[in-house]
Amino acid sequence: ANALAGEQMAGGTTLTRHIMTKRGTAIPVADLALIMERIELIAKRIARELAAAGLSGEHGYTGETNVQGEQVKKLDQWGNQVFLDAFEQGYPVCSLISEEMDEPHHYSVNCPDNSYCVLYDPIDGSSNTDVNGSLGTIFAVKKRAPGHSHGIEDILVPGTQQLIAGYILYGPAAQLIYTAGAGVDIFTLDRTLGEFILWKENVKMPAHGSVYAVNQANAGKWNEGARKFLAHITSRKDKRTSYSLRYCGAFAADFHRFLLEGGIYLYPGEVAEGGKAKGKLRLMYELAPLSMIAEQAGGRGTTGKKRILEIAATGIHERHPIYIGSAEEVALAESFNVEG
Ligand code: AHM
Ligand code: MG
Repeated sequence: ANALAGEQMAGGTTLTRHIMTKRGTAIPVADLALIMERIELIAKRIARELAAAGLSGEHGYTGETNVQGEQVKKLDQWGNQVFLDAFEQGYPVCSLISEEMDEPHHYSVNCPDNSYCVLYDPIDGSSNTDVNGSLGTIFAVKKRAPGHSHGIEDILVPGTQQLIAGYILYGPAAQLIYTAGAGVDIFTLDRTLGEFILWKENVKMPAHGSVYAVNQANAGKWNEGARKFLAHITSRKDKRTSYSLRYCGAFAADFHRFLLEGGIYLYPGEVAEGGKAKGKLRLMYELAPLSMIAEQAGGRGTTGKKRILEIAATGIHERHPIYIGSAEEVALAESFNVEG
């Protein structure tokens, strides 16, 4: 009964073992294991760096702006390099698409007929880097068409074609959450063992939650439906039906709360002058991976008008509004015609 915290993992199931015995995935288990072995290495490298960041000082900005016009933090670039390094010997992965790279990166040596593309945001929640706040890494894997060239038509297909999706959360403990289409499993990094150990298997998101996450300061830029939805969830008077607000500034960290306890994360579109509402978060390596996790856990992800996983991208850095989380709260948002 009084087992030490460090001893509770005794005899635990490692990520590797769990994958090798996984059934029902759309990707062959051998390929799943090869790809996840790289993701696991990436997670350990980034977790180690973040744990030491408080000692080495601030990570800061590089002084450059990225393809999306945002200031680049040193950690974003470094995190991107961690992926590039890991997949250099990353057979059967031959293409990488990253928030931090203008164009896809291809490794021709890793390119058999049976190959894959990894899409990722290496450091999600970059504004948290210098304040020791929670950060994440988001990733998805898609199959490359046999005989593909450096074109990416086969990667722009909807998120329903993702074979693996997941995220790593760097909080008080580092956790790796993933799905290969056969449920959502969560692993916690035991730093002394250097192993991700199974924490929860086949996780189900509660159908209802009483917490929401949003950058509410943007409400003046949303359209009427989104503002009405916010007014609705902030005007409940009785304790039983009211909501609380929690916002970390890292999508993966906010989403994680809802995966475990239910609730809704939203990043509504911002209406430009006379124009259409535009989202902030990116489809291919933020919205689609977490929507696959949500759906696999019984939750939902939508733009307010369309299921995220059914959107085919026109470009690799495309953005959309998002409403994601418990089925009940996402349906409630939709009932307000949130995105017009
Ligand atoms: P990033 O990938 O550059 O960090 O941007 C994505 C982040 C999300 O993690 C987070 O939910 C959102 O942007 C926060 O945006 P804002 O600062 O506008 O609230
Ligand atoms: Mg980022």
